[in-house]
Amino acid sequence: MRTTVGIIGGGPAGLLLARLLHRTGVDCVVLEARTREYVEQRQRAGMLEQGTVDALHEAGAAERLHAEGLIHQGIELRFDRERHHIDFPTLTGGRTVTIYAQTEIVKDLVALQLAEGPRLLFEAEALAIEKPDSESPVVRFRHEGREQTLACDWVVGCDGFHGIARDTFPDTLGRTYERDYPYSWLGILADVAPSCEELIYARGQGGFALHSMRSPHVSRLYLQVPNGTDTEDWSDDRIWDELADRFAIDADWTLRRGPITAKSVTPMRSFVHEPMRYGRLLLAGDAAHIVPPTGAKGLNLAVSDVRVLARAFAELRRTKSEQLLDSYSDMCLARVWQATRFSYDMTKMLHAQPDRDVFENRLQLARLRRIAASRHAAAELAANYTGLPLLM
Ligand code: RFL
Ligand code: PHB
Repeated sequence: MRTTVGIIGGGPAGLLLARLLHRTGVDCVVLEARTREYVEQRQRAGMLEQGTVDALHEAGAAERLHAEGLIHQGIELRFDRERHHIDFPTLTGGRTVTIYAQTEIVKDLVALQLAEGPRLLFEAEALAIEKPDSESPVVRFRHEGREQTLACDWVVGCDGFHGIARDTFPDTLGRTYERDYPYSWLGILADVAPSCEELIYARGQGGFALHSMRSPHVSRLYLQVPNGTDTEDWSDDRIWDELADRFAIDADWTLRRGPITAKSVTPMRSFVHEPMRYGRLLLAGDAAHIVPPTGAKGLNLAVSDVRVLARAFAELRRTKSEQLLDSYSDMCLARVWQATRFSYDMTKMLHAQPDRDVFENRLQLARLRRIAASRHAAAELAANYTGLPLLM
């Protein structure tokens, strides 16, 4: 098999890149290790920046997103039993965010790609990338019980944090920067209407909690838990009681409860791999960088990477210039580090310290009070949350 751009991974980064390339006439093939059912059910992100919505629109994949996505004008911060509304349009000159689940984005992109192309192979696991520093790299993969090869002009690793593309970089070229956090998130999906129109980021006595949603009938909620937590130790009642406690305020408000349909635990990590290019191999999305979900940036960063890449390949096709491909890594990393900083700050500000450091505790409250009291501080949060401009 042969193609111009070989894409490893059919998550949001790989699928959207394929779609954008297809629309500019650049030939590509997507290899996805898992089944279609598996990638369509994987519960993950939900908050989309305007730039992400625009990219899906440009890709012709936003019909259902426009019809079913929930537009949000702000978020609520809760601490000290008080609520504070952060109003995005007033603070950012009109920007908003949209709630639409990653599972739905993946379903929309898969359906389009299977109907209109380019080629998308499920249960096609990439095993190795050969000669990435030459003009004709090759991806070796296993599909339908046998090993095959995909000859490419370029290879893009969109294979997530546990993929193989990043490991292809020589040790002398690649460098990683990382931070683990001493807590995880227990996430649930529940068949109950959201308890508030907005996302709530709460710093309760027992730790952080987040109220989000998937539709007018389905709530998505998260609780800070210790690393190594087993969902078996968390009965439905225990989860609801703990959530209610962390969201509690002095005003009249109650958390709606309902049947829990999914439970999972996610550790929190920051990770950046530099550079994002080695020869004719480029990395995009979680393959190159991970952020803790407190800033809701992971999916949005994956989308901004592939927007830059799609433009770079379009320019290469049109003008034969590799200039944008040459600046790809630096351009993305500038944005990645801003999102890494913001996600780190949000995480540190809102989670309870397992060591109960009382000094840190006071600093967290001081930061939150500053945001509640100062338009300037709130505007800085709103600008980062709704998404910094794509610098190109
Ligand atoms: P993905 O989604 O991990 O997709 C990678 C794909 O590559 C496949 N693969 C391979 N295929 C072929 N050969 C191989 N050798 C392969 N190895 C792997 C995998 O099967 C998979 O299909 O990476 P991508 O596309 O870069 O997308 C990144 C996003 O999924 C991720 O950043 C977000 O989900 C992060 N995230 C959030 N981001 C947001 O922007 N807003 C949010 O609100 C948000 N909430 C979250 C999140 C992530 C969470 N978890 C579970 C980590 C909430 C949570 C709880
Ligand atoms: C979600 O809806 O899953 C979500 C929203 C905001 C976050 C993280 C996750 O910061």
